[in-house]
Amino acid sequence: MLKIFETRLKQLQTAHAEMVNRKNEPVLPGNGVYTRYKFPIITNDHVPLFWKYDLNPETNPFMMERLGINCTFNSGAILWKGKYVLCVRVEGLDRKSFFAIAESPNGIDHFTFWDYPVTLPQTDDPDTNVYDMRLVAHQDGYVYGQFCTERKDPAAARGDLSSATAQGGLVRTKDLITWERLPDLKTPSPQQRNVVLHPEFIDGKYAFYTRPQDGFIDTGSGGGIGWGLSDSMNPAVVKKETIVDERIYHTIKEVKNGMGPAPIKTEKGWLQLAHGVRNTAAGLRYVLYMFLTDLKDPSKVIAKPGGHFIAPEGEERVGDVSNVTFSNGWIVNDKKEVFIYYASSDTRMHLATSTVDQLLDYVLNTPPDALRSSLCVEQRKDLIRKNLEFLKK
Ligand code: M1P
Repeated sequence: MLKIFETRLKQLQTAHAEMVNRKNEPVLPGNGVYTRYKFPIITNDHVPLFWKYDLNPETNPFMMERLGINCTFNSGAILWKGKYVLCVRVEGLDRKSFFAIAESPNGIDHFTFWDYPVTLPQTDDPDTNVYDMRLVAHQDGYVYGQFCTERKDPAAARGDLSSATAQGGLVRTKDLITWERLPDLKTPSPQQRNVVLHPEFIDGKYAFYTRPQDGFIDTGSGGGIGWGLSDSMNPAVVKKETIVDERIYHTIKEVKNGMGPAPIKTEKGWLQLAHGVRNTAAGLRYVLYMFLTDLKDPSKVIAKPGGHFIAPEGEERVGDVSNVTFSNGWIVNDKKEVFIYYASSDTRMHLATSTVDQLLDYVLNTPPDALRSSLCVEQRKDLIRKNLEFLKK
């Protein structure tokens, strides 16, 4: 065996093992709402070497990367046979994303990928790119995957190689290994992203959170988190979309917003996690926010804390698409601990942990956005006054 091959293989194996076996640690004291973890939980360095390198010294004497991985981000999540399982958006150097399952025994560290990425069956209209899978264990017994399927816009002008169309792709499985492809979700909107299936039937129908939009990037006159019902999943057809959570001027979601993972059911309502986008001189800024919806009517918002829940911090701020936090997966375990999986800057996966009780306290007791500076000052003065009076006692 060539010395260079052998040396490099050992170095790569050591670096990979260190990355996968690295123990994660909470960053304390945190804000009391959730606890961030210090290290990203999945990066491109967690991807198995045998996905990237030809391990045969005869055909790869320099132990050279043959099929590199650019990023590992926006992951769906599910508790599966006692393991914390993520359906990771893996992006090759060629800019195409695909899905791959990674699992951890504790949800915090030691995430390892299954041997093969997901084989996604195609419809008659093949996907150019797929991303952002939500995993939902539905009341009907299937685990559904909802993801964005992107194709070149057939109406694009000649020479325009950027315009695309986005639609809600759907698959279902009973084992996370074999996936049945269903027709893309049909809605009245020209484009869809951030489609999420509600985990329970509503009035005997399948219920979807949608994000109606006119164009690929701009929501146009659309936007807001939508909601609609479908009689079946094969095909899934939403005839009418209503807006659950609208975009609002001068807020964290003035440009667009979209649902994150499927909601968590609590005795006080459905805990919802979403992302909001605003524009800045440095480009778009994506942050996470939360709200609570009614148990019987999950399209009715009953509590709406103001501001962001999680925004990019430190190294999270920088990546392929900087200043982005995005989440399409969280897990609640039998101790009512909540594992919030989020990606930073379209590059890597992170974890923040909380509990159902903490998140309910957060959504129910955080003041709503007062929408004007002078009213926000009054909110703060109220808090200060109460604290100073309390401290005097
Ligand atoms: O680049 C930030 C995010 O942009 C899109 O989200 P949205 O549709 O809400 O604008 C998606 O491409 C998402 O994957 C990406 O993280």
